[in-house]
Amino acid sequence: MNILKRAGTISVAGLLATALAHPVAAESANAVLKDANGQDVGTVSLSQIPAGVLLKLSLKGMPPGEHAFHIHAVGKCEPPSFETAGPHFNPGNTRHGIMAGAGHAGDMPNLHIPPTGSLEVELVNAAITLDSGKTNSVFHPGGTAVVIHDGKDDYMTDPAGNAGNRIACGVINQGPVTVGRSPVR
Ligand SMILES: [Cu+2]
Repeated sequence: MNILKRAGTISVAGLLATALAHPVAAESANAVLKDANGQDVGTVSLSQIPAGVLLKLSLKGMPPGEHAFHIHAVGKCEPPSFETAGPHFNPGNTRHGIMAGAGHAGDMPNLHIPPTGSLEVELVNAAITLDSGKTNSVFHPGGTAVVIHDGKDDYMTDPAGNAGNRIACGVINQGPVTVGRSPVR
């Protein structure tokens, strides 16, 4: 018994040493979205997948209609304007708009919020990663944030798709969504 236990301990220690020697990319991330009044309007959970990053949105209490949804370049959400989140996340230094060309890494399709104000939807962003060692990582220095706008993205107009005011914002943090309370930041 003793020998088996000891072998188990050694193998766990070995795995830990391997993990520490090679920084492991985060496999999941999350953002808690707040509106300009500080109300919780939902969550975004991000998972690393081979094709990029899978984003699962769970929104509530949002104004119905078509709204732009982006990743912005700074992990700071100060209401009510959320201008602190900076411009679109754009590590490739390209023009805005998925109809104009490659677009920004932070460009994503518009959200269509139904009259209930709640929406569950998933999408893939192939231009970003959770791997902090890469230039297109959402964990680049200073972090990133998810932002929802008052208007829709026209997918063309540089630099922000003519999408209007920012109405909800959430800093992207490492780790899964914590149900029931906001993650410490
Ligand atoms: Cu935006």
